[in-house]
Amino acid sequence: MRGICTVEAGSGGFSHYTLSHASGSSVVVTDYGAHLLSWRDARGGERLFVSEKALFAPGKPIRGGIPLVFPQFGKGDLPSHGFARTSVWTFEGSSITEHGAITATFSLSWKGGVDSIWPHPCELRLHVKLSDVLAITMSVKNTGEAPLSFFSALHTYYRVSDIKQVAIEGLCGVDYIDFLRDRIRECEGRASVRCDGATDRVYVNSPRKLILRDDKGVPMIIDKQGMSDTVVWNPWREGAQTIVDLDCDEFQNFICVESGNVVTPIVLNPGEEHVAQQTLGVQLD
Ligand code: TA6
Repeated sequence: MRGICTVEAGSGGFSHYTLSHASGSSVVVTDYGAHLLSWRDARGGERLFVSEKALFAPGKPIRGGIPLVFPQFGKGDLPSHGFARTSVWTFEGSSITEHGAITATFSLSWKGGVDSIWPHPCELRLHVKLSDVLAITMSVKNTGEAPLSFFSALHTYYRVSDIKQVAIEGLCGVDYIDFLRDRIRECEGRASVRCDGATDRVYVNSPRKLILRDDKGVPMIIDKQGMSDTVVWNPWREGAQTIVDLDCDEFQNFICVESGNVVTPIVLNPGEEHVAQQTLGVQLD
């Protein structure tokens, strides 16, 4: 078997696309938000976290997986993290590359206009490519006649069994903005960033490659391009209690490490396109 893409009706009536690679790895993407719901490595281990209380309902974001943040990061005039994650995307097709990678592409054509919640026309594409690694490419094209300014991120929820044992390497010497301390800006001094309480930080101009070590010490390589920042988030128990679609115990089972442009907006002139990519690889023995 070289690999396949199949589709079935999933939770909430949305279409779920499963990409299966010859190595044994697989990915599930729903057309609701072009949202990745599952990524199993070649041994079948689930790498993404989705809450048991996640909602699959029109207009509601899905708690977990990889929500797409666009065009707003966090709270603001639009719904939290923007509308891309609560829009139904179009499945454009799937292919097998000559090296056996399985791909699927989704698009969202935003018409904008004066009556829209966001007036700027644009075309979004999400390309998922599964091989030994998982490569996710998000592109934004300005199809309007005025400059377009936006923030974006891949709000990735990684599954772990003990948040207290998780470490992120590669952020030492990088400035961060601490959203839980009046957005104070400081420099990270730790070679291994660990969470021992609620954490909500944006590391500004973070390096392209980070290593996320889970509670078993298995390294995950996070490689980003076209995205300048990294967000690290876990609400801890107190924060989880205020989130309706997250069980308060579940804070132990995930960490969000989000690649994105969340501090300085990307600005595109008419016709211009911005391409960002995140590649995830797990080093299994
Ligand atoms: O990316 C971190 C963050 O912006 C946090 O501040 C936190 O609230 C989280 O995202 C989840 O946001 P959501 O709108 O999905 O509840």
